[in-house]
Amino acid sequence: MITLYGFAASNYYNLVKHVLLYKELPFQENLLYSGSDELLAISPVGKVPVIKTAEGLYLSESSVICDFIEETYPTTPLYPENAGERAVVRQIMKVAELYFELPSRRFIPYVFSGTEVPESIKAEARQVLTRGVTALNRLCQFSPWVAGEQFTMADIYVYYVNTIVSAFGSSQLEWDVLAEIPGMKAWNDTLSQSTIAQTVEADRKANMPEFMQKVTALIEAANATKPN
Ligand SMILES: N[C@@H](CCC(=O)N[C@@H](CS)C(=O)NCC(=O)O)C(=O)O
Repeated sequence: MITLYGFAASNYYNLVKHVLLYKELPFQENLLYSGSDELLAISPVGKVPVIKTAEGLYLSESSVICDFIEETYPTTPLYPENAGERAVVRQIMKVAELYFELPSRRFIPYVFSGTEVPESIKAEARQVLTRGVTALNRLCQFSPWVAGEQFTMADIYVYYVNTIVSAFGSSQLEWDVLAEIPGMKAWNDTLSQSTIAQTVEADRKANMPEFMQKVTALIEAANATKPN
């Protein structure tokens, strides 16, 4: 059986969990927070999610894990059969990660530590997000799914990327980023109503108090070691 390591407040963790639930694969969850020795032992960069495969192999990087799951458990496919169409799905996922997720994440350390985000960071994030908006406008079809008629990995991936864009990117920039892509919000709402997305969201909410306690403890520890 697959073991999924990480915590439910993480959108990367949640997208892998959504894939496992979608494919109705048996898996167990093992709660691990960033910074723990146990996580460092199984994750090369010390980040979640990590999975332990049925063969005992530890894998990290969410998109790599998604591909592994698809290749190992191809029933209920999440990629098109055609190689070109598969590449388009992966292109959407890559663009969403690089130009939507990562610039929005720049704000997280400032938001969690309650410090003002420097204007230079905001300007940089705005520039990268603008590229993401242009690219996703060109790539996303919403007919009815992101890559066309088939529900694919890109639907799951972009949905969880959008949670970070909405929570951090849009709020810090006072810019409704998702509204810049016609069809994105309606598609997002549809997906949020699925039973799986609601299960994942309920688990995320349940984990938030403990996750915030961990974040506070980490910030306090970092402040305590800072020279006066
Ligand atoms: N590229 C990684 C990113 C994973 C990631 O950033 N995870 C966050 C939690 S949402 C994390 O573990 N952060 C801890 C850290 O930055 O040290 C993936 O796709 O899995």
